[in-house]
Amino acid sequence: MKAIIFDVDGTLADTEDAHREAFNDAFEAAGLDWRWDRPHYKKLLAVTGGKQRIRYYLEDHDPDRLRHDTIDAEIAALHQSKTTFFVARLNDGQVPLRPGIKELILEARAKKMTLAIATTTTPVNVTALLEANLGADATGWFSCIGDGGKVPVLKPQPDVYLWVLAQLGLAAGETLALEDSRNGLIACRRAGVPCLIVHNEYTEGQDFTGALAVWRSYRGVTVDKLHALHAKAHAKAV
Ligand code: XBP
Ligand code: MG
Repeated sequence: MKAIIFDVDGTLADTEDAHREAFNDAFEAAGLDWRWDRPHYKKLLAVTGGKQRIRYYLEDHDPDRLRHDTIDAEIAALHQSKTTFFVARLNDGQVPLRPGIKELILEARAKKMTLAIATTTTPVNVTALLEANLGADATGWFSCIGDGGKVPVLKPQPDVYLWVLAQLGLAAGETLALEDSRNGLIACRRAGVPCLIVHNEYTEGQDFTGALAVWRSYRGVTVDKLHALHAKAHAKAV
């Protein structure tokens, strides 16, 4: 294991409630009566990417609207507004890292591990989350940051992982991905990247077949534990 690749939403932090509230803020600011509660949002998480998620919602909620000529621009503007609301929440310190994540990142840095990010979210969201929780220079701790702005198709397609591997110059089997969701796991599997799932309230109960392990928390997770997990998978594969 030469590099650890971190997902962002649901892995570095439990961001999804803040995303959900930011979507609702954007809908309200646009004079729309759309509101996403937690059970409904859990279903909408089947689709990654905020713009894609709005479109998916409209397929049920208002399919006629999807046929308007201006729908792409309308969704783009709503998503832009949602991002502004979301980043404000991050900058306010409303979204902490998951317990154990900061310790793991600091330990991995001290041990000179290569760190990278593979996410489907919007680039400014990643920067704001890292800077708010780890300090102004934290984006520089990661050798590369693959995000929704770098690849045309999002998870569960493998593109963001393949992009990250190419940037790192590493083979998939030399890395370990940390993910929280089935979509993230499928993206890893398609890219050949070994994947540890640490689920959360939104992703608990999903099908995690093919994960190296499924854990509940990052509390007490050390680089040595990740090495051991990776070595076991490697031994099985050869
Ligand atoms: C996370 C997502 C993201 C966020 C919204 O998936 O699906 O789309 O919910 O972010 P993953 P944007 O953790 O698998 O990367 O609104 O910026 O798209
Ligand atoms: Mg995730």
